[in-house]
Amino acid sequence: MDSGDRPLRKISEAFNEIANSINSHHQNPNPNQQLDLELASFSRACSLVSALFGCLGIAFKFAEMDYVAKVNDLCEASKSILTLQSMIEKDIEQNCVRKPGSHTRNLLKVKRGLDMIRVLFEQILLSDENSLKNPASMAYEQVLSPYHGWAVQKAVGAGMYTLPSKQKLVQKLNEDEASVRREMQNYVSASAFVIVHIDKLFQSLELGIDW
Ligand code: 1PZ
Repeated sequence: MDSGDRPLRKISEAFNEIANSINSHHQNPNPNQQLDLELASFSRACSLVSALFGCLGIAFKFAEMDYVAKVNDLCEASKSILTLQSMIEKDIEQNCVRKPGSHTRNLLKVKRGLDMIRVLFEQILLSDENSLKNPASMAYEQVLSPYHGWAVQKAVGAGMYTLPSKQKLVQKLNEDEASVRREMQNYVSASAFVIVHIDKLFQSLELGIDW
């Protein structure tokens, strides 16, 4: 069985590679290079995450469509732009950083999605319940809900009642109890690196991250 059948493994491996590339850049003495991250590998890793939506019911179809559209925009941009930083700088020049649909805005939202999954996995690792409702609600409330309007919050709240059990999720991911814990832990550590890196990038360009 190859890793194509194990989406969680593919995801954690992809983010691990990106986290490692950030680490090696940090050893580079040139400060201008420190915040560079390759857009193509980042957007590819983000597109692997889409597979997780397949484990959820149709209640999260709208979230999937939103996430996939944003990631596709970043993948498209990566055909002509090398790094996250240069992508953002182009938006700054064109004065469209916060404009709906801009690459930079999509990047911020995708980053927030990655962060929600990080907190979700952390909560799953801490909890001994078989229901995902509490971990998922906690992750959503902590990371995404402050930025969502009433209608989206209600739709997500309703979707929480349709989540599969943890056992079912493990099955769908083609993992077992032990391997799912290991891969979730890997994603938690690797994604934290990548998320902090993107936050620093936004802050170094004085864009803020709370919008
Ligand atoms: C066990 C798994 C539980 C998962 C629960 C998932 C809950 C995620 C719900 C997210 C709903 C997002 C709906 C759309 C929101 C949009 O209004 C904003 C608009 O951004 P704009 O276009 O204005 O710039 N989009 C977002 O906030 C991006 C949301 C990304 C969500 C990714 C979640 C990943 C979840 C994976 C689950 C395994």
